[in-house]
Amino acid sequence: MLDGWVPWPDAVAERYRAEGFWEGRPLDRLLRDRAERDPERTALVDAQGARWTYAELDARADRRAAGLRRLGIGAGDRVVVQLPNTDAFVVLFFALLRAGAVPVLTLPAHRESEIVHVAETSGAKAYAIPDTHDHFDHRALARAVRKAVPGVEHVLVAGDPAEFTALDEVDADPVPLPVPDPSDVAVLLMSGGTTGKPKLIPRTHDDYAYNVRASAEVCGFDSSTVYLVVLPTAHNFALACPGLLGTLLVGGTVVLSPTPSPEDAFALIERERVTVTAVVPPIALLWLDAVEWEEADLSSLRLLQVGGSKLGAEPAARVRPALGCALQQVFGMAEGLLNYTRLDDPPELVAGTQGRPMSPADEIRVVDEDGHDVPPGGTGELLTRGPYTLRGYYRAPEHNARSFTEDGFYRTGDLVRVLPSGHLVVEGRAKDQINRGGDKISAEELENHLLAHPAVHDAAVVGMPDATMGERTCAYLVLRGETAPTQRELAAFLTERGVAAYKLPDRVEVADAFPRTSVGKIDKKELGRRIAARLRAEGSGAG
Ligand code: OOB
Repeated sequence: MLDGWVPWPDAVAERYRAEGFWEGRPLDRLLRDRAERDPERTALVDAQGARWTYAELDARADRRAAGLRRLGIGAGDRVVVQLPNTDAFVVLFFALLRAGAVPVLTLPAHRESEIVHVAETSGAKAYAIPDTHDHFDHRALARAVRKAVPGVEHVLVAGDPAEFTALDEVDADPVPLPVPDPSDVAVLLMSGGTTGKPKLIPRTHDDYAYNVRASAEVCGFDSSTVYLVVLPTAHNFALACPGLLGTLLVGGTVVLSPTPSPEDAFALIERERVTVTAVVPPIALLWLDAVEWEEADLSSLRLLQVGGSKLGAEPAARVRPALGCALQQVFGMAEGLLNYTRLDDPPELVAGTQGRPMSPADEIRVVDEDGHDVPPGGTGELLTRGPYTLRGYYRAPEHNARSFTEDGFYRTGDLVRVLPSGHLVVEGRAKDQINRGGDKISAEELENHLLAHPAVHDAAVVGMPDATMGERTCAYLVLRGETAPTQRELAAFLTERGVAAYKLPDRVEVADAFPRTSVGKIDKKELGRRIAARLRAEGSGAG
């Protein structure tokens, strides 16, 4: 067993097994089983049109797993994976599971600050990257990571490896491999984060397999499903809700889009007759507009899943008329709980709610600031536990004491209200995080980086309304001296520190002092109101 994670209490685990939520099978079996049943079906298609059958994908994963073992990567070893939407991701994901190793999934946009932290926290033995992606040389990043975290013995590169190891050369003839314990951790996902450093989320074989299986059922995935991966493959939404894994589970076809742009995605929808895809609201908005000028034939599309941040009721109602497909709202989290609007829900619930819990075993509570349940229909913080919601972050006992109740409910930090139908409406947030169109930014993490700037005496990061992104990031600064760094200077400073580009402040405001609450904390609500008022006065913002 991997150490440093919090398993479900024995009695609870027993119940999840007895009730059939946990099937006791390693996660990689979903590919093996399908390859045995439908070897010749197309499992995977990439943007260039390369295609792999289930048998081919399965065999590639076996060869890579054997090669990983030969390199010395095996049972319980953590491997930081940072690969874009390519077949290399899919093959490596299954190969790591088969080798008994634990993929630590990061986004292509992450940089030194994030990668060093997760490599360190997870105690990673290897780091898998593309050679370059999006005009960025990941081998240069790997050099910095190796320097900072010497435990990272191997850098595995898709493409030109420079001084490192080419993924393609890792392969070896398949060997028999030990079968992992299904109740053990299968993958580590990154949390959006509310603290100084991102946290890792342990997901077991049992819990993640259930996440995938139940999602596929709720979303009506079957062998006719052609799923387009638009968000990063490493994002829980695109990976497992039902995503790429859910599609492979039921024998459908996964198509990989390099970017979410209408040019890339629409062309692939037309070429591969894509039936379903998942996007964040800003992409949905972009697509709703792009159908006006893009010529592509989208008639194969049956379902658009939208989640990651709140979709407005107005764009929600435009999905069917503009794109000719059904909408499904998804309110999910890498920590576990998934809420889906159902395919047969009435239009007002689909447009006006963020769905209801996926599983009959999901337990939810809505509580006030003192932790007491609010009256039915009232707004409060959502707490949850269930067969696929974590009981603790990886190697984070202090943080866990705050993020979970004593009886194991995860405090989501989301403010919701529950309708009589059981559907949830997300009303806001109780956590110190900015949700920038689905990308999560921990205010504290960004503030710590800003405080390292010589001109900055104090920093407070808040969200500001934005018509497209829902929110953008505003950094309020109290200066040490007279001269304020410009937004561009700050961006350069943060980039130099290895902060991912999506976390850079969209706006910088200087204050003489921060407003304080009665207990002396920075009053972020007041700062949020100030910037919103200022945007209104400037005639921009949510409008
Ligand atoms: C998804 O996962 P994460 O881990 O990036 O972020 C989770 C948080 C939630 O706690 C909530 O604050 C926000 O993102 N969120 C939404 C939302 N979906 C997620 N807020 C409002 N409306 C929604 N529909 O974002 C994620 C994981 C799996 C599936 C879908 C999204």
